[in-house]
Amino acid sequence: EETLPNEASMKKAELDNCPYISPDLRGQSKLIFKPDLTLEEVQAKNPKVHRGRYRPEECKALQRVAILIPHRNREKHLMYLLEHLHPFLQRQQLEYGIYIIHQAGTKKFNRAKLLNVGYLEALKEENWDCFIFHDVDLVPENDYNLYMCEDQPKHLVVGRNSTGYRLRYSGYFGGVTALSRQQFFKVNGFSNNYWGWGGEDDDLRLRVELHKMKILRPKPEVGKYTMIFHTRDQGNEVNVERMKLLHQVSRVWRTDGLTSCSYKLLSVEYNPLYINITVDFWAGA
Ligand code: UD2
Ligand code: MN
Repeated sequence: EETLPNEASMKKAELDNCPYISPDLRGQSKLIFKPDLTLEEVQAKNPKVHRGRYRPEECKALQRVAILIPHRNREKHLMYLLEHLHPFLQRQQLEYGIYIIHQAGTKKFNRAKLLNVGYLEALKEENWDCFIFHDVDLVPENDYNLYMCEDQPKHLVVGRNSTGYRLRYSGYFGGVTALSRQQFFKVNGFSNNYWGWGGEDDDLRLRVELHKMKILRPKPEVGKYTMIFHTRDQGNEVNVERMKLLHQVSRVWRTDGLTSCSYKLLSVEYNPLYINITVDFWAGA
């Protein structure tokens, strides 16, 4: 009798795959941002999330998804994003982890390099299938916008409140994107050389196109986001080098990216609702 598997492990082995479209989806929802919300309240509403991770009990998730969020000095946005994203991802029946990659210090912000760090560090913990590269201030409005990877890279933000929910320009690849582990590896990730605001998203699009991949997008009524209002952050001034860098992509993508991403890992902290990775980029890194 001792050799029989216990009830819990039998149950786990028997789980069927989750369906591609979860029965829990609700479609478009009206987002409310309560001014006095606290992180404790958000934690209390998400008892099934542990150390930033969750997996459905009722079925075997189709993909294991790491959400990577570059961050500095946007705590309020982070709280609202966590409030909405956890239930959203659970309704999609995904196995997931939320990683915040926090840039320490006052050096110019480097969104793309932080996302490279997130990819490299998250893979040390789990062989994630899919990566969602996610601005901290963008909240998805429609849960049919699936946070899963497809056979081509996917751009999830067709439109947002502030731009009348229209695509900003053809080829626009900013805000929230989904690339599989292999797709992101193939393009050598993001460039590490974009300091300050702008260009890094177009650089990734060029890498994707150089590899003859095609960008997928959800339908406009599904790819809708609310961007929480903000002004340009200090330390994220517009990058005047960006046009020059964009002209070099086909020459440098092999040597500038995941393969050359150097950083100083300061800490990895496991909070109830997210994993916080703090890094420092020193001069020249
Ligand atoms: C656009 C893109 C964004 C990126 C950026 C140019 C959309 C919806 N988003 O965002 O993906 O390409 O242009 O770099 O098109 N951040 C911090 N602290 C800072 C600065 C930035 O946490 O001090 C993070 C945060 O996750 C933020 C993201 O970087 O959402 C992008 O910065 P932004 O929101 O200031 O830029 P925005 O809205 O023009
Ligand atoms: Mn923004």
